[in-house]
Amino acid sequence: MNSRERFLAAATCQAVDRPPLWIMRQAGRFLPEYRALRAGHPFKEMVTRPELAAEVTMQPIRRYGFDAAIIFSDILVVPEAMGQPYTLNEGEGIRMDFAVDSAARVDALSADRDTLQERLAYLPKALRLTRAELGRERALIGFAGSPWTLACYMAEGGGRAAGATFQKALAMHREAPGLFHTLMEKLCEAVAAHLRFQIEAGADAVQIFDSWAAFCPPELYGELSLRWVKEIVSSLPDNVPVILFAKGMETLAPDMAATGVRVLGLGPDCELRKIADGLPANIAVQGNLAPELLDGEPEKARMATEQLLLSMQGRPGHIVNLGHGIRPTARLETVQALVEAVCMSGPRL
Ligand code: 1CP
Repeated sequence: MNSRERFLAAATCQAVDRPPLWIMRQAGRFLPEYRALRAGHPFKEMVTRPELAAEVTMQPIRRYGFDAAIIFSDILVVPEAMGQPYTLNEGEGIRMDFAVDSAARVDALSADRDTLQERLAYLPKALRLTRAELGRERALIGFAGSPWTLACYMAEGGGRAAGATFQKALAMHREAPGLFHTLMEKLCEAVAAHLRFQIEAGADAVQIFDSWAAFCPPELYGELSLRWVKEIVSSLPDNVPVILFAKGMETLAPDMAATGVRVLGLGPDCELRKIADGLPANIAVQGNLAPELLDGEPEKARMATEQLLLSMQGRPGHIVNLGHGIRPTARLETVQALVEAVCMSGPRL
């Protein structure tokens, strides 16, 4: 069983020789080879130049042999293609040129398929270049932000380091529900198109990051986020697994599963087996080691990984990952210990 077969089997709850492994944000700052390349290129150049994006995508695969590669990009490329540019500045993080805070701003956003395809043309190119180097033995994952999480950034006009508290999307929903709805409709179309472009370019699976799920009150989560995810999933080919990662909404896992996704990515603060046992048997889970674990001793990470694997024994459909992105402070040898613990584990059903 090669890595791609193993990944796709786990995503569809079939038998595997061992659980597959990849790490959220594996293509990024914890790798010295990423930092070296980044020293010579602004972040956005790395995202928009296909040969650079493909190179960064391959870096963690070369070093660790993960079962899946995730294309190097960002969730903010979609708002940008819709007409809201962003920059990443040292010290102040993500900043967007303006906030989407009025009817005029929402109206000016484009969700036109051809426009998006043209503005995002670098990404299918990066995927094809990556596939040429990756081969067919490993899985390639495409991704997008969820409409809710993107709306959080767009309404705020920036990220955490720029002072965002991610309350403005919710305020828009409360104070101008019609406007919020129009924004979500446009986002839903744009995200669906973006994921289709990636699938057409050879992505084996796609992940929807609902990273800011927890900024939505749980009683509104279905209405403000999941209904749009469901619409996106129903517009995608059903032979390509969709992973929904929503940190902090684990109590609503059955509702997340009802969107039609095949895999739920769960945050680090829940018991993965307990959540999995409450889900239909054809829904796989992904996660959920604590990212901080990889900043510490290799032996501790090895033990935590073995414990996670043991807890998932007998439950088909587990993709090993962290519960959130790997931190820039992760230790290389501790990541290696995680890889070894997973590789030495045995068959799953
Ligand atoms: O060199 C640098 O300083 C750039 C740091 C960086 C990186 C490596 C950013 C800016 N984006 C990325 C790549 C990235 N972003 C990937 C690559 C593929 C991978 O290896 O996983 C992915 C999947 C993302 C997705 C992303 N971007 C999310 C969702 C994932 C998550 O962690 O929940 C979010 C919230 C973003 C926004 C973003 N992009 C970058 C930063 C610093 C941020 C956070 C902004 C904030 O503070 O709110």
